[in-house]
Amino acid sequence: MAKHFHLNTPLLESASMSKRVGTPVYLKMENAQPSGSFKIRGIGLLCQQVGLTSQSKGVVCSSGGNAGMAAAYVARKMGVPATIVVPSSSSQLVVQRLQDQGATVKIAGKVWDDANAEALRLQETEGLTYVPPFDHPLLWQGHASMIAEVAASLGPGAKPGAVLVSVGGGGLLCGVAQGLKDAGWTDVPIVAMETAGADSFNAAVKAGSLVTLDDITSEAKCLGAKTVCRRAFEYGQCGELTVISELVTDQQALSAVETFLDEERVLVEMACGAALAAVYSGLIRRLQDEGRLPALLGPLLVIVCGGSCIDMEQLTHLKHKLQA
Ligand code: PLV
Repeated sequence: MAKHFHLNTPLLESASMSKRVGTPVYLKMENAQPSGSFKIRGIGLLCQQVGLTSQSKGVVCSSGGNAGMAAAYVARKMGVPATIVVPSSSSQLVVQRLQDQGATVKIAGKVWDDANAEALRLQETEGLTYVPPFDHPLLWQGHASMIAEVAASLGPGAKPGAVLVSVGGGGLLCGVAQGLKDAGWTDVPIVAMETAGADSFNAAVKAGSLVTLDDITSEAKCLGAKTVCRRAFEYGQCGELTVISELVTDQQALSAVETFLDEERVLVEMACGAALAAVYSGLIRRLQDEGRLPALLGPLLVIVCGGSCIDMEQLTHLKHKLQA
């Protein structure tokens, strides 16, 4: 069996983003993973560690799309059936792509939280192995490998000035935080980005306690967990690491997707656009002006989390929807 399922992804320096921020910007190209996003790191590790065998009845994963893509890919490689439960807000495109990965797709409820309830039910009734999309220490450990790769790519002595990530349920944030701790980079601030309307982390940070949103109103459906995981909230609270929580609008996230496509020639989904928008909208500069990031900022590390829920048709559809 493969040692692991994810790839060591390229770390690219972006000339156009560097010009915008005024410091070198490095892109960790997680869009290049076999499943289209970083999710395969954690989910690959988790599936290996829970002792799945070809005798297993299969896995069940609740997802906005990309955790499901990773689970379907890993299960196929392990020779195990995969059932992916997505909410009705997930596009037909992602359902098709999951099926192309060999998964059985079930649509349950309106948002991820509903789909998750159904996945947990299937774990009970069908004896399937439940694969969580963001809330598990093994996922964070798996995601942390991306920071170890960055450390190896940058070489001894070099480290980022800040790390830019998107936050959905908070698994990526926890993985990056774990990776920073492992690398001894606890003084590197994390800028945690969400869209307004999928802002469960920002709401929790503001409230000082976990908050469950009434609904997900953002089009960045893969950021749409109504409650962020407790560990992510804790990273946002305690002084263990500096986590700066910021929001962009859907329009800014989508516009970032378009600029990234034009300038870097890579198509990512809005969940990823939320992080990219921190560069394109001038937010990083503003945080520097406000003294929340150093004026003399070291290299900015951007986690290009990727995502499969996008193609030209979907991009056009989102543009029309958000213009209306
Ligand atoms: N998406 C999860 C949760 O959705 C999923 O099921 O796929 N970037 C992309 C492209 C993503 O797909 C996700 C999560 C994130 C960022 C955020 O990662 P998280 O959930 O670990 O914070 C509801």
